[in-house]
Amino acid sequence: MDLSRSAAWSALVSHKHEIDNLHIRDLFREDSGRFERFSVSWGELMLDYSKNRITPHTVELLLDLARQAGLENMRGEMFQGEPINFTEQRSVLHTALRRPPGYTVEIDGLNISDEIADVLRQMKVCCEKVISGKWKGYTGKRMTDIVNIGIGGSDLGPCMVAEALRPFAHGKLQVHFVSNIDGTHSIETLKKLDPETTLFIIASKTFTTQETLTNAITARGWFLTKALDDSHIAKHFIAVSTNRAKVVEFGIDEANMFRFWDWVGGRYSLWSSIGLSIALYLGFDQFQELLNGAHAMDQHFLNEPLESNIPVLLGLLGIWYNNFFEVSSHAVIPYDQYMHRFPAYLQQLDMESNGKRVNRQGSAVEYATGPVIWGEPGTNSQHAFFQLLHQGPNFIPADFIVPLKTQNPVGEHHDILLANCFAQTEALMKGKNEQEVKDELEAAGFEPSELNTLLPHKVFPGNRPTNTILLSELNPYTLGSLIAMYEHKVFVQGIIWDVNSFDQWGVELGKQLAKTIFPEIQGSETVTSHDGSTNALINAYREYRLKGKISASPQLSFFDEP
Ligand code: G6Q
Repeated sequence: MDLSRSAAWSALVSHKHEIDNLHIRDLFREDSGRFERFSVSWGELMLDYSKNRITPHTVELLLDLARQAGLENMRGEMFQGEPINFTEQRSVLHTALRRPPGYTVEIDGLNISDEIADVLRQMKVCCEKVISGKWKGYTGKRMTDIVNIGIGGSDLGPCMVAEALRPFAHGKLQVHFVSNIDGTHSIETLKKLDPETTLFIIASKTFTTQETLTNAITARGWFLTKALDDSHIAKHFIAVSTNRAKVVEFGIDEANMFRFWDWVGGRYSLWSSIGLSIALYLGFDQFQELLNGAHAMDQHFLNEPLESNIPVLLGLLGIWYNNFFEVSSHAVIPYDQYMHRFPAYLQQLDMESNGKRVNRQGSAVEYATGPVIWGEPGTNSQHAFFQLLHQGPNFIPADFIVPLKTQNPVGEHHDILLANCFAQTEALMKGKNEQEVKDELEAAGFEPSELNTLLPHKVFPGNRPTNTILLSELNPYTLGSLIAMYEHKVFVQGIIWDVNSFDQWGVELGKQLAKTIFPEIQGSETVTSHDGSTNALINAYREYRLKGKISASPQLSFFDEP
């Protein structure tokens, strides 16, 4: 039966009408235990979800929805390696990557824990060699820079983690990420580097991704312009992939290949050898801490009753707004500058997983799935888009993520940062009603006519929901837990929406069409095979090229003096 016609769903539709006129600030006034009721402390993390448009009955009804969807059963299936990614006939076992050794997870009768341990050992050895300087480049120098070339899941996770954990880096290596096919990304990165001391990681699950291979070829060309001899590639190029044949075809030494498996989805792969750039930058022990933190959250998600299960609660609250208040976006605001790539990472995790239009049976869903995820760090975001959060006609729920400890204690910065964070969630919740604005304007001496003009512009409706996620400190362990928390939130929502959160067919069509258009751009014929708009755009670019403004076969000379 379609989810939106189920008993649990109908109960929530009725309940939404009952609570529509309740204001969160009144709920706080009426219930002195509201924070205790609607918060969960777990290790180094605390979720405060009391500033939501919910009553205890809302949570009961949402939990009914989760139970009706068979969430507990599906959760077990994921952890046990059932092929729940059924459109690709794959298990979904990123959680196995962060389990401590000595357990059994079998796929086709094979215990994968031994293979995982082997690759972790290989990563550890590599980290030790490179960080200690035993790994020498073709001129005998130690490596100073790591360049991860990958895109999507092979870039966003490692890049976000490396940025977030910058204070934990050992400092012997710098790390860079090249993802975009725009040559600017490669060139701007390479021009800062020296081929003698640069180690490239070509990170691609399939090793067929156009962007990554094109960037890798450019990097190889740049390297060989100085190193001259192909045999030097072995000392400067590492591959992370599931596709051994393609790695070898590219010219990377098999000994420099780190494998992973098709049961690790791209956007869930930072825990696998795709995380090698993280391990090299931070040191293997810190990478292990990231895995440990994620594993602890896995255990919480697996064993905690649904009513105090953090990813379950977050998933249900998202569904409450997305489906019953018809709010189609969700903001994520980290109050930590090191987390500036976190919203971008979450965009892929959430939107690629649950942005699906058909359910698991293949029928079109009659409800919204996957909201738009977006955000920027606070306090910058306060001076940009918070106006809409406070006074736009629709409300947008938001997660505020706040480490209590700063890595850079300087003057009063951190106290001011946190004061702003708490003030924003309070303001979004409380708002400022007409009477309060009136009193304020009268006290400031405004004349009645002026006051009446200003009044509607200065009213804040409030009742705008937020979750606050407090971390004691942003470190490898807590970041691991935080990422796993969001992974499981996405899982919870996918199960309730009855979609396959683990495929991504939606990225295919554009890729296919680009393959057709690429030779047309380089061809000599006027293009007429597309719609009028696409033909005109392609031809505009072709003509620009033909006028010689862009060289048909650009020759890059990387090391020429300007
Ligand atoms: C993630 C997606 C996608 C993928 C990239 C890179 O879940 O599958 O973002 O990670 O397209 O793919 P490769 O790692 O195969 O190059």
